[in-house]
Amino acid sequence: MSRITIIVGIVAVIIIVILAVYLVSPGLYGTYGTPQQPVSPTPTREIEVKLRDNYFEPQTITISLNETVRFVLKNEGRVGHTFTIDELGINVRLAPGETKTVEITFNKTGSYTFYCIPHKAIDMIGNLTIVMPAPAPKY
Ligand SMILES: [Cu+2]
Repeated sequence: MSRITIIVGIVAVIIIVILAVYLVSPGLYGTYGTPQQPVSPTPTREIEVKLRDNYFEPQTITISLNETVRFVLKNEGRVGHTFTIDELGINVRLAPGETKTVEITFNKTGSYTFYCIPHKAIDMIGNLTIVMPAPAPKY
């Protein structure tokens, strides 16, 4: 076999492989691909908050600016409690054993008090702080 025959053979094999890949997976080239879901700018973070008799756990929560948070509220007490933040218009009532979620995007820095309406007077209170995200570490 001459050198040219070998080169032509190799090129032919490469073309066949490329064609085969193209035919087997047209989605790779976008021919039949379904539209991609838009990527959400900040992923949702889940924060579990337990409502006990009569305190929150945790009592302090720190959130980064522009973060979207899904609070998973679990009443682990034997009486009803609420998760209430006046400034944000949030007021979730939970019967004993009940779990509810509330999702909030925080686009202002600052601090909020969350509390339980029937037990605020006996200090069933917590604090939510929204801070500027830490800058990326420099190496
Ligand atoms: Cu309470």
